Amino acid sequence: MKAGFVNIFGKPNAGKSTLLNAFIGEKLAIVSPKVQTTRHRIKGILTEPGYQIIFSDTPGIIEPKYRLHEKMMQAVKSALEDADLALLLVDLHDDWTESDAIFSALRLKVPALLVLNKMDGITSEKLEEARNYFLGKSYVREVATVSALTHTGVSELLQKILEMLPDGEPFFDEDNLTDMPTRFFVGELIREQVYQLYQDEIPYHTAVLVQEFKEKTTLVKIMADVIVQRDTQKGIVLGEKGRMIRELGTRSRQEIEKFLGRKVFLELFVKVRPKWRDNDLHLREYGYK
Ligand code: GDP
Ligand code: MG
Ligand code: K
Repeated sequence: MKAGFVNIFGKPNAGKSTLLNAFIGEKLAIVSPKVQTTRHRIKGILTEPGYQIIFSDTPGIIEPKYRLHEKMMQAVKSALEDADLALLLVDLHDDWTESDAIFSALRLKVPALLVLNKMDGITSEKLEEARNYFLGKSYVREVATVSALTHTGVSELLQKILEMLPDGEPFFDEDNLTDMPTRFFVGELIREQVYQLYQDEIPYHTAVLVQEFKEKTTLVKIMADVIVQRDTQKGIVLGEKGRMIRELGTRSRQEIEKFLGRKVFLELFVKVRPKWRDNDLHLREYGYK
């Protein structure tokens, strides 16, 4: 089974939405539009026998005039690197050196599949020229050519994506597509607060797993594990007399209540799991690899 996050990135009008529709069509699993985090902005989940692909797009404007905007580039870069694969989309009618300048500047570590879109109405010479241009770029792992509009090359592109995705179990239960993303984002909100509250290596060694998510009549009851690797980290996360974990709980609850628009009862448990990085595939659901 293949499973992973694919982030689509490209200039406005490159054809990102059209391509998503071509992939997912009526199967589009619409996730609540208010769902937006800095890390993932899920647009659709494609579940088929043998694979699950979670498509996101990247928040942030990528007009060339922002090219040198360091902070914005960092945001885009970290969003892209949170995925298993980046689809870098280029409009063949566009000046593709501009897109290249943006992509190059990102210095991506995540594998990138470059997608030349709108091949309909493009001469084969021009197509070859663009292909060769991008094949020579160090950040490009593979080049695919498609017409998102007419669906030409889309199933070949899907095959390439699958080859580049890791093996793993599905992140989202197909029958439960509305609930799972909510849990996922609740975990993200808690993690965001971990980043705000703790210093040094703590955020990087911490995972959050939402274990229980129950909608009651008056509130939503959420239980989540905050997972660290060592006892010393557990001590830091708890804080003196549990002061820090209470603060984390309060801040997280406030953010989750804003997000869900409902009252929340939140319970956090700090657990030590020395090997979680290696042995728990499901943690990738929370942005860890
Ligand atoms: P986004 O801004 O990247 O999401 O781009 P859209 O998906 O909204 O597409 C922008 C425009 O390009 C729309 O008018 C699409 O119909 C058009 N478009 C997208 N893909 C193709 C394609 O493969 N061929 C052609 N000719 N037009 C396309
Ligand atoms: Mg769009
Ligand atoms: K290359």
